[in-house]
Amino acid sequence: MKSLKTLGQFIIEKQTDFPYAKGELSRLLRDIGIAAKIVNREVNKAGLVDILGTVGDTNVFGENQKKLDVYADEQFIAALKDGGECCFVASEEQEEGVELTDTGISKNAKYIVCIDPLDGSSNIEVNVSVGTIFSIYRRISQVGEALTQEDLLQTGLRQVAAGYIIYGSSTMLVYTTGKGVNGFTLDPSIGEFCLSHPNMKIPQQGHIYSVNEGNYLKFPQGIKNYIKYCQEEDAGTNRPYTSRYIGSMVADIHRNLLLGGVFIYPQTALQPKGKLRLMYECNPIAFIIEQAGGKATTGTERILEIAPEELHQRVPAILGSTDMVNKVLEFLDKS
Ligand code: AHM
Ligand code: MG
Repeated sequence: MKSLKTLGQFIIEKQTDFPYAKGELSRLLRDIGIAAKIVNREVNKAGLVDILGTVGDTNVFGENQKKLDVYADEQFIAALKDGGECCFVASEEQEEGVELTDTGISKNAKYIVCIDPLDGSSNIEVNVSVGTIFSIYRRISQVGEALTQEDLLQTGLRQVAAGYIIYGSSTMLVYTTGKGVNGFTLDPSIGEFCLSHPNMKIPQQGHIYSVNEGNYLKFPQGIKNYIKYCQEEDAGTNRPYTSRYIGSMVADIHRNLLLGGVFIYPQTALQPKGKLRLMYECNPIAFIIEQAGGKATTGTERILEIAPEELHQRVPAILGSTDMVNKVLEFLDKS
């Protein structure tokens, strides 16, 4: 029988990959892993709302029911605060972000975490996969100094780690520290994330395109032309491709990472910057996709090179198998 390697064991083994003080990043990842297990427990119970009470009610245990995205936000922030390595959390759920430097053990903390605590949360009520996306930066200012805009708005290239958790038919945590991508599946019987997908690589060319085609009429002409290309028959390039779109970024990305494919959320006439957020959706996913051998662009620039202007900034996103992303860029160039 093969022996199990837990996330905790793996992180300790890989500590030498990390250029800064050993242990800090390990503790951060451990804290995120712990919060993920708590959120997973609640997400799994989401279908029981009719029995346990709906959001806003008091449930049978006398607890006030919260929206799960708010609950997830609280859990991740609490875990990061208790862990003591994080000085600032930028969250999709918090307009301003949360500074932790004046709270107890976090005052010497060196890391900034950007997080979407529960992405795709509208999918919960229909029992479809949702996810958490996180990104970790090291602060530029010195410990003890006030945090600056420069600390909070770093380019994606400066991420020291990034990952996602998918709450799906299995719950998985996938992360990178810039030395490849590894995936861990939660074994509920022992309550541990176990290494199940070492050294993940996205196929260079895939067969799946993932885009909300309901917005087709408002897409840029190059994207429309690419979609038509995907649908045309051509034996040489194995077309038509397969269309797959869940509407939960983590789930769509996870499938395409394993099978090969391209995920597109372009700008539209109504949303000139697209929908997805740079700091806690596109940057971490772009880091993972690139580390797995794929490509991530807005259509005009590499996502990881964008100089952020604000925490909740939106950007168009084209992410996935390198050859497919290049093909989309070709269509955009020609249009
Ligand atoms: P959210 O952060 O409000 O949950 O929105 C992000 C989600 C992504 O997971 C997904 O890729 C996208 O929104 C789907 O949007 P649409 O329904 O417009 O296709
Ligand atoms: Mg989101």
